[in-house]
Amino acid sequence: KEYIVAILGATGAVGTRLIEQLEQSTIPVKSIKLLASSRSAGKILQFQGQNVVVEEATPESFTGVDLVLASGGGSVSARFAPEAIKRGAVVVDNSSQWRMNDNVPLVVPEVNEEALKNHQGIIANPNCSTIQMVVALAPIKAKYGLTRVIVSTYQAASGAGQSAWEELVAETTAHNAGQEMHANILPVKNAEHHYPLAYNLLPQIDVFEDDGYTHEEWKMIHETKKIMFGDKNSKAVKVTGTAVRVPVPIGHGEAVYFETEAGTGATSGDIQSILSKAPGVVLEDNPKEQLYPQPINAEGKRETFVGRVRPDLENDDSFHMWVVSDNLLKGAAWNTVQIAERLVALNLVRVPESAVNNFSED
Ligand code: 11C
Repeated sequence: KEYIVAILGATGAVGTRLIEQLEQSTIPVKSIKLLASSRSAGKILQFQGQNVVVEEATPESFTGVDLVLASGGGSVSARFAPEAIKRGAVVVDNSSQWRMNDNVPLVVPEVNEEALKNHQGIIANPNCSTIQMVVALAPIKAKYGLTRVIVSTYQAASGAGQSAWEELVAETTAHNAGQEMHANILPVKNAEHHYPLAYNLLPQIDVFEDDGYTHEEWKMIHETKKIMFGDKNSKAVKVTGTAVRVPVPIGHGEAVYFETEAGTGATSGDIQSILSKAPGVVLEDNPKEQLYPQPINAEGKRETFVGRVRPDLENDDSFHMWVVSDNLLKGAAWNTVQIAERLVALNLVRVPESAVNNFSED
């Protein structure tokens, strides 16, 4: 079978990569629709060497479509995902809109592919910083268990979209020319205050919750629990962290402290050995050779790179590691296309009839 595929939000930093990843995927594509807001309609992009005109997304856009890869943001997915599944199209959604919905599997294929089996038409792609962390933690959990995670993130500007990435470049250019830096986007669009990211660090990604954590930190906690423990509020593991934006264009870094089950006797050599064979992971860990993952080397790659694996010096059964991945690929476009590849391989590109009433815009 060949599939009619729509890409929703086709013109953004993730959207253009969705097109590339789909071109390079194993999915047999019969035809493609590129959908975006009215602002981008009429733009011409390429798929498999052919020009494709970007169309304005409307509910009718999804008639006849088998598979939708969505990266147009939360409100776009809130509006269009129910319209797509009503018309029989399965939606793999890169926005945060449906991730915590109990009818929506939240999937990283290396970690919880089995969650796809009972999908109801919408499958959610997790947040970029969550994905790379669970790819590295899941094989360790499988062998030694996992009771606690404390993460500090070093997140690239492109995580906040093409415009934030362009703002970083403009600020850097201005600063290098001795001019004033103008910040209008970061840390959060539409917030009261904006600060430059160039030559700076911003310990705020997304809005603040009442408990003092940012929404990005909240996502890392609850998405990790849902993906790895099957319950967004699981008490089987403690997860916490601090998310920081750094002046890097592409590639998130994460310093991850984790505790395994007590008394397993695991050594860092054991952890390295597991990671060296884990799906989707590349171990780059040799301090003597100064070998460790760096965003600049991860850009354009699908894998998650792990290094600096070492034991905590005071807590038993506890380790630290450094995890890097291309936030726009494994963190977004590649994981989304990878989910779609698995749906095709498992013959799961179908919307169950009962599913249509499970989702409304809110
Ligand atoms: C960032 N992690 O770096 C965010 C971007 O929930 O898919 C991804 C937001 C999401 O700003």
